[in-house]
Amino acid sequence: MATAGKVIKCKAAVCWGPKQPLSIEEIEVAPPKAHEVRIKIVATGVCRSDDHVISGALSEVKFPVILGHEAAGIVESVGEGVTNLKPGDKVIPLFVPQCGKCRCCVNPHSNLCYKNDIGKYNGLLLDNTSRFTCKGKSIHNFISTSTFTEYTVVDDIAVAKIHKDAPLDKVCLIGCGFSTGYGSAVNTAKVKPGSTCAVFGLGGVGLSVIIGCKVAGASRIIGVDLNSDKFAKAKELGATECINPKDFNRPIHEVLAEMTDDGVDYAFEVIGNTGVMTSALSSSHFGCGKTVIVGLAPSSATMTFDPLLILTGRVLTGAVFGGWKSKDDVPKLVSDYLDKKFEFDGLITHKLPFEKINEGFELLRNGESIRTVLSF
Ligand code: CND
Ligand code: ZN
Ligand code: ZN
Repeated sequence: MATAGKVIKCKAAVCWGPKQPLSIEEIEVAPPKAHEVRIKIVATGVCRSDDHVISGALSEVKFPVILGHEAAGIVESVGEGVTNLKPGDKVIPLFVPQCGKCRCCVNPHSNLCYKNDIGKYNGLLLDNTSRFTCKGKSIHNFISTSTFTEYTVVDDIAVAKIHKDAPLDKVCLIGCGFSTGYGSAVNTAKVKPGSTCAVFGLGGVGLSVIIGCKVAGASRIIGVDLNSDKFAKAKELGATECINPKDFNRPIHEVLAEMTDDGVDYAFEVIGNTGVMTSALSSSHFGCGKTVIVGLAPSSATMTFDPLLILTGRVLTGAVFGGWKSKDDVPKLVSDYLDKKFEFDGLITHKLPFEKINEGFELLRNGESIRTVLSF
């Protein structure tokens, strides 16, 4: 491409600091260095994790930063040593990279590559620099991806090539929301046919947990949310019942225990609220229930609970990106989507031009949207 090797000037949404709207700016994106890939982002989704940074809940994230981690795009150019990607390839950036060599990557039961930037939030590529500048200032990356920009640069272990026929404005959700929820059910919980599940939080990620529970053959899937407006879509996607904690004057785990002969087989927390995490744990069966934490809690939050809850046999676990080994599994998820093994188009409730990104976040905050997909 004509732009290869050159600095690209383009539009991006810069987060200059917490508690302020994102600012659409012209930025400069330097060419990829060795083992890096420059991508033209075509579509990017608005996920709650990005909003956690804007709200100040993830206080370790360094500013200024370009957020966004759920996207699909096209390779513009590659740095030296990148052999498996070429300009024009369709790709999905990976917020959990897969180096293939570290202790987690070589363990079939883990997907959290040592090269990830979640929780550490260094906000830099692997060579400890950034390719973004704006108004003479260097701008940080966000969890190996930074997709709220027309062009981004990622390390080659943080990008997967996908099928050439993939519709980018849909499969961008495979970059986070869909895969995270779906994998939490099928990989992390390993939901069994005929089982009973409770899903706390019916946003894009929680609804994807429901899709996973249904595909796995669960016989009862109970959605729990403070916003009853979320129930219709949850039922459309596979929830068999939905309950609102506001409609009861006793703890929701007691309600669920009554509904399910002493507790569910699988409980999922998909909000990021440590109080709800304990409720989810308490809702699972005392002898054989499994609870999966999917929600991202604020930086300083801690979870406390009576250890007797797990002494009797409950299992508590969690997963980032639904337990998928990103570079290996994302291309397969895209192919499975193209082969109609599952469907998630119903998660996309809004489509907006990139410039309206702040409107996309407003729709998420006021509970109107499930996923807004922004396009350039
Ligand atoms: P979204 O905000 O769309 O959904 C959350 C839902 O929870 C909403 O429907 C709320 O009404 C509901 N809710 C809020 N508080 C309560 C409560 N106390 N009781 C019951 N319901 C409540 O968020 P999302 O679906 O985009 O993301 C959900 C979480 O998943 C969020 O914490 C996000 O940061 C996290 C996440 C995790 C991962 C991962 O890899 N583990 C990846 N992406 C996002
Ligand atoms: Zn690794
Ligand atoms: Zn996300």
